[in-house]
Amino acid sequence: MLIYANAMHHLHHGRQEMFRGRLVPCVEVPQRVDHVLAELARRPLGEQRQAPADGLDAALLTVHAPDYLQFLATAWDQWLAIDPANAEYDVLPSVWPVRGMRRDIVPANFSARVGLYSFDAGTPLTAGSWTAAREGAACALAAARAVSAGEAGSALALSRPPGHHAGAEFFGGYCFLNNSALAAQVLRDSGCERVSVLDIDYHHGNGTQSIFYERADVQTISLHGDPRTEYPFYLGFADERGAGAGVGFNLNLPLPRGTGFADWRAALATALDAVTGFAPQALVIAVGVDTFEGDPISGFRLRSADYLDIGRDIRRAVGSLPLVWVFEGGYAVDEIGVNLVNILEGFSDAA
Ligand code: Q9C
Ligand code: ZN
Repeated sequence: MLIYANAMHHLHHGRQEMFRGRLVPCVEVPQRVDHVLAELARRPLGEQRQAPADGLDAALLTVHAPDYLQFLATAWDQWLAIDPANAEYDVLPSVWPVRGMRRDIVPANFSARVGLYSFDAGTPLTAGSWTAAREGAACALAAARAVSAGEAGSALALSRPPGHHAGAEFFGGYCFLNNSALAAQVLRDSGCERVSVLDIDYHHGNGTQSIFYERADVQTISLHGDPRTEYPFYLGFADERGAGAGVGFNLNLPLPRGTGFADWRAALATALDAVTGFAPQALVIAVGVDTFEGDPISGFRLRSADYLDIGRDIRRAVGSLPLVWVFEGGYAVDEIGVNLVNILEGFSDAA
């Protein structure tokens, strides 16, 4: 397994997110990736490589809108241009164009522009967010290229900030650039006719689903907390099967808050059956470990040892199918390394 870790991820360090009427410390913190790297130092699973940035801008344009990318690239400077004292504060969305309002006019007001390109008040944009997110996307690009070139059977993009909530033209859910979607599209563009994205983060991968919703060449599957009660609330229901040419190529498996490993594992088996039924030439796994019982913002009850079984189940189902792992959520920082590396080790051991 090749490992591409985001060397710039520390540059994204949000101060606060909005929660129940107050600003609270961010749960998506730099230590998350540091702990994974520490665990990988204890249990090495493969060679770590630096991700080259060549071709990144062109690749990003295959999943994101040009005006959105332009906004992200310049947002911090726009924020400082309003008042240099803004450097002490992160950008946090607070107003959005909902149904009945115009979305076709890019507002002259900065806060309104932030709202046009976002969907929650929990995702601060900081001085280094663009650089960090871009470098994380470079990791996903490099992992997909390496796997498609046959340099390794699988590769891990340790890409913080996460990506699966980001859509073609919006950020939210701690995500700016959709690394999993990017990996899938890179695999498509390097010759794989069919690619599956399996999302096992606690939260529905709304960004990934929306990017591929009308396409038959990229199958999207997500296993997650029921959106009736769980974030992102407005997408991720079982009746969303795709649209147009994409009908039948999206599968949502929502599970109630409180779900334990036996039921979660049965849903994983259903998801893996759907993957093998689609017969893709490559697979992307959006791997969050916020399904852990100790996760501070989530509601499933998986234990650390369960993650070994998850890795094994995936290996048994997909064998040597080219596979890109893209790191998503997981907020129980002390256990995050053990849990993620358990999945990867279970996958490797079952080879
Ligand atoms: N106070 C990912 O796992 N906010 N994103 C929850 C907690 C949004 C999670 C509120 C959670 C987004 C990649
Ligand atoms: Zn999540």
